[in-house]
Amino acid sequence: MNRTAVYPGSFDPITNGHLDIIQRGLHAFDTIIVAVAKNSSKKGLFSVEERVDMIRDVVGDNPRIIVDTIDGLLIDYVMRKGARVILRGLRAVSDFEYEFQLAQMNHTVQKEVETMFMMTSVRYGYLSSSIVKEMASLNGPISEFVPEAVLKKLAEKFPKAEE
Ligand code: COD
Repeated sequence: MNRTAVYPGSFDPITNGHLDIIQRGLHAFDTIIVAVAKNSSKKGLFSVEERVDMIRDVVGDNPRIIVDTIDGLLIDYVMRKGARVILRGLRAVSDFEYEFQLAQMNHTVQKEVETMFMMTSVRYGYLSSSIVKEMASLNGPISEFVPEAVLKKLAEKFPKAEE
């Protein structure tokens, strides 16, 4: 049985925290589909295409990781792909409310699909795409929070002011 999980998100941009969930997720699943939602309610810094390119760059050529986009309902996408698991990461208690809502809603719509959570690694417990963007916009140090390819793209969005 091929165990496939869909790891959906905004990934605006992908961080080392997301990457950690993908890498650890590969211990539990044969294939992980990293799926960027096109209609996420969050206003994006990067276009969906840029996000997908960055993720592809970062995960490299691993046949067990597929990078894709979701256009429409997540649960429909999961069923179309023949997957039965939605993989999500949990950081602080503040994540719980939203994740609980998503998981309940998705399970109500489709009973065959389970949402499974992985706890963040301690060193990424505070890390989010939003914090990274804010730090980058203020020229803060972010090299330990995002992969090199993302660092470059953030530098293009927020060029350092000339001295
Ligand atoms: N450590 C561990 N996990 C982390 C970390 C970290 N440092 N940072 C983020 N994560 C986890 C998040 O908790 C989340 O589980 C996942 O990684 C992705 O995070 P984000 O922020 O990129 O993604 P979200 O939360 O914006 O994704 C929202 C969805 C795209 C899942 C949602 O909008 C959606 O399902 N959209 C499709 C349309 C749909 O079906 N809507 C109805 C939903 S009921």
